[in-house]
Amino acid sequence: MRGLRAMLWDSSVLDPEEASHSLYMPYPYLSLFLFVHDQGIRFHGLSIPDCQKALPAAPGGKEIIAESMLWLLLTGQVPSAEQTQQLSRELAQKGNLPPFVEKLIDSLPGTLHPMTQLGIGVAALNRDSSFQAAYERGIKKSEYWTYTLDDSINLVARLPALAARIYRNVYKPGAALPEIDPNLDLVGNYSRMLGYGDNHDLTEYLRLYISIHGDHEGGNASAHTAHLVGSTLSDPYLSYAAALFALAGPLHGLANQEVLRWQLSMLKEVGEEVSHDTIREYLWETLKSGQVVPGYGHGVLRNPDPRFIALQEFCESKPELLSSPIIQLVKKTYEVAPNVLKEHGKTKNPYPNVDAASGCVLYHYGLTEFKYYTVIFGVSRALGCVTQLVWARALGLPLERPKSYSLEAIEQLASK
Ligand code: NMX
Ligand code: MLT
Repeated sequence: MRGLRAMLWDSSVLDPEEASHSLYMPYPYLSLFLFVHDQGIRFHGLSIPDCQKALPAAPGGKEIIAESMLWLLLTGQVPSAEQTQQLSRELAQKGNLPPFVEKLIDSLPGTLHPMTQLGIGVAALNRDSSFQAAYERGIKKSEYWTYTLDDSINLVARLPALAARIYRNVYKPGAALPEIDPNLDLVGNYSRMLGYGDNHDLTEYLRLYISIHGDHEGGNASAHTAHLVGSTLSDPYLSYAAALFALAGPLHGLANQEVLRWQLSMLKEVGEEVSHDTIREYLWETLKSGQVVPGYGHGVLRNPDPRFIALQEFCESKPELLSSPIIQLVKKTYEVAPNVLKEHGKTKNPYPNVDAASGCVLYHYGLTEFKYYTVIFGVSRALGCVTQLVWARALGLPLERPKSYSLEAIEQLASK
């Protein structure tokens, strides 16, 4: 279905080629900062740098915050600082988990992958779905969207407490979980509940991360899943739980975990003083063993992912990040991998996607439990998925039910 336009998705659009041009140079990392301007995705027409300029940050911060991105996605309007803060307060007010969900999450074994736990928790939140209750009461189709919006805001509000509880249970059992601070933004609270509230730089990184991972037009596997499941009139909790299980695949969101695993085993094998030649050999070893290079390639983009660039620029702005061994390794891998992948000749896009960069900064700041990284992606992707659910119900979009081919029909087509 590559290239087949098959659904309405208004909040963001990818351009495979934007941000290209004179990009490829012998020193590609340098070229990124000289020529590329973080385009290739536009949220209601705004590129990532446009959003960084226009969207309000948290008090005391500089990065885009989830609330301002959510507002932009949902309404197509840039919110004011007051509107953003008002939304922050509403989310904080609605952020606590129902006690039965806390109990459910606490009962799960620590050996269960954090993404599976997140999906279970999100699905369980549907006990309180106002859409489902209203549907049972018998509402008109024209009213669906208001209840969908209600559920959507509650879902986004509760994700940090759910995700932080999973982190605490799996990696820091027995540690206290702070209460939600009504004066903090969504990600400020999330960082605090993860135990990193005092780390301003990590909190800012998480704000940027969560804002720019929020939406990636409609065809990516998680967004498309939310859209498909939502089209059956499943409520936003169930639709988003389904999306999370798509995000949990290694070709999609789980790649951020896989990148860290792969880069760390490279570090272990070749040491910190690694040369470009050694990385090249390691890349070939990976490819020859029949595995993919995680963090490279994309279903749509044909240039370095603008989110990769934005996250690398965050590193550029902080000298201590640039000297971190893991961040250095990601940078050096980027200097070599596109040529190796071109020579390998299979992937249509030899450049990095967002997952190539997103985990190394978390790792540097001490959030080293990389099996958790896709959960952070999962907190973010809700922004785009719920936006689409609200608009799909507002516009009365129908059940998604494409037609399929039998093998015989495909054989007949092929023989023509
Ligand atoms: N390393 C090795 N081979 C690759 C890679 C890669 N990074 N990317 C694509 N290929 C192969 C791919 O497996 C396919 O091989 P075959 O013909 O044997 O099936 C061939 O190149 C053509 O694939 P494409 O059309 O370029 O890619 P496609 O659209 O099918 O898949 C990805 C896109 C993203 C799934 C693919 O590039 C990939 O597997 N990348 C590594 C995993 C990854 O980083 N995923 C994260 C995507 C971003 N996200 O967050 O969701
Ligand atoms: C995403 O953010 O969803 C990924 O880049 C995958 C995609 O767009 O297909």
